[in-house]
Amino acid sequence: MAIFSRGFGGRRRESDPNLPPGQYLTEDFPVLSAGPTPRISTDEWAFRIVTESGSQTTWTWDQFLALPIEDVHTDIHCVTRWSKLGTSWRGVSVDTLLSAVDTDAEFVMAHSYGGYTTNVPMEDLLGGKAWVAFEFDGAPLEPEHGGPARLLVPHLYFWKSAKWVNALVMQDRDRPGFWEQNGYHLHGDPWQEERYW
Ligand SMILES: Nc1nc2c(c(=O)[nH]1)N[C@H]1C(S)=C(S)[C@@H](COP(=O)(O)O)O[C@H]1N2
Ligand SMILES: [Mo]
Repeated sequence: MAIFSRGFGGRRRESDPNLPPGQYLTEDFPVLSAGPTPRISTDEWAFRIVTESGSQTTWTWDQFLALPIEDVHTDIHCVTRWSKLGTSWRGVSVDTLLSAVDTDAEFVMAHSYGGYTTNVPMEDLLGGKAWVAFEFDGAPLEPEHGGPARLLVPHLYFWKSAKWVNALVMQDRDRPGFWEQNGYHLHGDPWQEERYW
């Protein structure tokens, strides 16, 4: 009886329509980092956008928090097959950040404290699809999960959501970032199972 109902629950959860193919649900929040966790105080934190012409726009923490802030409720999907549904974040949309700069670039490289990079097409960052998030579940984002702030691009696999993000650099073409150079897909749509290439 116990085994039967557990099995039933498992099947039901695996067929949740919000779960992309090949993913399973998790209730906890795994930490996945390729290196040590950088500890960045909000005093020293700065975020930069560099356009294809080389012009730079920089926000300090206080300037960043003075921008319009959005509540985001979304599902997240890691390429290692865990998904977490209905997560809550607060952040500044990338639309807001990019409205401050003049660019025609089609590709972006996100850079992080610690050296992590990940490439994202501009069209996946605009139109209310991406944020620089600084709160998770009503509390400041933990350093392990990318605090003070991380990129949040929830419609792509979670490796695109660069923790400790500190720059978006416009690119003339789609150059691979850290995991993309190591075999992960250039784009990473979980609904298309764009895992590796
Ligand atoms: N700077 C940085 N960002 C990163 C990573 C990383 O190693 N370094 N790992 C990525 C991967 S593979 C995943 S699945 C998520 C994990 O985020 P979490 O540790 O908050 O669950 O962060 C992504 N962003
Ligand atoms: Mo991941």
